Amino acid sequence: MTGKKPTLAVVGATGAVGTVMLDLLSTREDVWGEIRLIASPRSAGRKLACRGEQLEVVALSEEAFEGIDVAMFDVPDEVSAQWAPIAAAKGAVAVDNSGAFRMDPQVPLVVPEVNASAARNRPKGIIANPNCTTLSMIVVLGALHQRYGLASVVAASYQAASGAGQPGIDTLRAQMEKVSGTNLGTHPGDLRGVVGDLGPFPAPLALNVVPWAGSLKEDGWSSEELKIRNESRKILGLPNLRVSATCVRVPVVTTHSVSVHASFEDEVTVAGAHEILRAAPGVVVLDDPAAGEFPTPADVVGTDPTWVGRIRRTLDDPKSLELFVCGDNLRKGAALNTAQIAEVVAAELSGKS
Ligand code: 2RA
Repeated sequence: MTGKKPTLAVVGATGAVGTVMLDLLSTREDVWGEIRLIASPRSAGRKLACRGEQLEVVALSEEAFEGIDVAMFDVPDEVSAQWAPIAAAKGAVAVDNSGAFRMDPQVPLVVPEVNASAARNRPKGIIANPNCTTLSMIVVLGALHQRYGLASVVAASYQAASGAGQPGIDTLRAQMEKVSGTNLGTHPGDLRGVVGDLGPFPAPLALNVVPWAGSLKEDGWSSEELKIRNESRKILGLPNLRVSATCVRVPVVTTHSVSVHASFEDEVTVAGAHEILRAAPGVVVLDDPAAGEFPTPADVVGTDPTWVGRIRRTLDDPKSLELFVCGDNLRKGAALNTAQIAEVVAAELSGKS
């Protein structure tokens, strides 16, 4: 393969993450030979712009993976569970953005800034991309861990509606229209009667916050909270890391935020954390509260890095830091990290790493 550019398939090209992926492929360094867009049979034949060309979408089938070196999957878990192994059996490296393989011990879970080398060890020919909430904080934690040794994490997320896909965005926008210009939000339950369809959320999202994301697991935990714990442990190679998370949905269209309390083996300083994070690839420090400067979704949306601010040493513990991080959940939280993993594989296949 050395000398020839690898071929790429984008499975789920017409979805919310797939759309961001085509934008990324059109704007990042072009390491790919042919790019083939794959989607469900009902989207086959559609033309989508990528790298300045109109590419025709082909239907998902075994033949669609013929001649493909790397196949990215931006599809629901059950579709990935079925088709990523088929792509791998056809000789492609599958980079999967679903939850189907993340905790499989034979599938590496990769964040290139933290554990790029894990991508080389892929016995099933599949590499998994973490969940967007984990991705919103893990690059920052990974950088701090290298210097201070991470001991435990307590996280509270503020998750955007688009984490629940296009239905999440549509629901929030429809509800915002209904509450705009009203006096709603002043009496118990007054929103419920008016916002109508709750879509993928268990309570009104407009003018509200909802302490729930994902599905119910044992002892009252949500799947999303367990993902943060299990995925962080796997990515950082810390199987006993103490992690406790509470996931909350907020009326933001795109960009997840996480308030993080991180404890370390060593004592920390704010100046030291600033220095580490300023040097960390993929991280931007925006931390000047006196000037009103800290990351917010309104400013972070549409950007690639993980933004971090409000960095404080915990008042009662010299080994702990408080941080506020924001990351675009459709970019670093999904499409960008997948594209970065695929580029790591492309470099390996081209003999460049
Ligand atoms: C959410 N993290 O925000 C999920 C999507 N994978 O709902």
